[in-house]
Amino acid sequence: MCGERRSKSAAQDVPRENRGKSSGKNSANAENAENTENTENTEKRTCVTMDVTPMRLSGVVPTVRLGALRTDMHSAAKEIETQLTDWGFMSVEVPGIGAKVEAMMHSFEAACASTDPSLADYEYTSVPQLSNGGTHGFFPYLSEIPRLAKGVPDPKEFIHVSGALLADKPAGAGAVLAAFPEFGERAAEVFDTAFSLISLFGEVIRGMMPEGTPDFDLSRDATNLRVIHYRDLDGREVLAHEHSGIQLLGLQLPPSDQGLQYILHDGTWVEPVIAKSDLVLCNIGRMLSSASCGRFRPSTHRVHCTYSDTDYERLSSVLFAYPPHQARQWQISDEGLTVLDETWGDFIANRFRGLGSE
Ligand SMILES: O=C(O)CCC(=O)C(=O)O
Ligand SMILES: [Fe+2]
Repeated sequence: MCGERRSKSAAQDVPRENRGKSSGKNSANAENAENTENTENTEKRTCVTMDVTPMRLSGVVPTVRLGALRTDMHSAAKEIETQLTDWGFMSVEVPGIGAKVEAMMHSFEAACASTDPSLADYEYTSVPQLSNGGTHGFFPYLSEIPRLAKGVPDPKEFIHVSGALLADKPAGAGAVLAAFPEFGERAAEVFDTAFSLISLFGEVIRGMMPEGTPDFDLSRDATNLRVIHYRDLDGREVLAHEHSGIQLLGLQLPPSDQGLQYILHDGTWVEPVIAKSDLVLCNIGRMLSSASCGRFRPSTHRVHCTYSDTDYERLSSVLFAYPPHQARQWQISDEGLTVLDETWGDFIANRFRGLGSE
């Protein structure tokens, strides 16, 4: 059982009326605001951020080489620990990852536009699912209604490519990748890199936890790569409502445009500058917040964007990393480790624990 420690949940502790306020404290951020001014509006389909401080990460966070992920993540461990302590999320720069993610997102955009084959034939409700694996398949436009959205769906369509789907488990689950082979190949490559990276973030975080903390035991089958296409926004500024992920860890890959914002411990919002870059962000999910007895709060985030053109679109992708659904939940505090009777699958079934929904 968890002791007295309470989660530093900024979103819970800060009065809602203060949450939109940005932090002007960081001089790197102020400097960055000037830099972005020069590049904004130079390209069609770019949004501007209102009232939230940009947070420059390129050249600030550790560099991790694609060919040396383990070595470089271990060398970066101390900096990553400090990020988590100071910001509530983490970031590294991985030269070369941005081009792979961008090509994958564009082939998803092309798949969304295709009528023969059609992604609608691979809707998550019709793709064979593993009873203990992740959800996978296509989620049509307007199919997700986040908990805090008052019944209004987010203006997006997306796909979940799970490790199970990539391994065609159960048989037939991978048919969508055969139907869209270019997307399939690109998603498989991004999944592998993102899964390695997130496992290494997990090792760093585990090193910050008490002795006896179990291995995070991330499951490829239960982990999903979500690729999102926002479109037909109809003037909306809120593309994704404030939320935190349910999973153990999340990895936000570089999106096609700005707009992804995070709440800091003091309740102010910042916008990491990651669009079209090689920067990735690692989020704490509600499962890890629970397992750590609130040592880490969930990394609450949202997507807000103000754009001028009516055909504005945005592409993004995130890896959601889960333990096996059939494994038993655990919690560790300074008083020790408790293994619960409930499984992580039960945690998902009870997904509205904590804030937001995923
Ligand atoms: O679109 C983005 O940049 C973030 C998406 C996200 O946070 C989510 O789907 O959970
Ligand atoms: Fe999210």
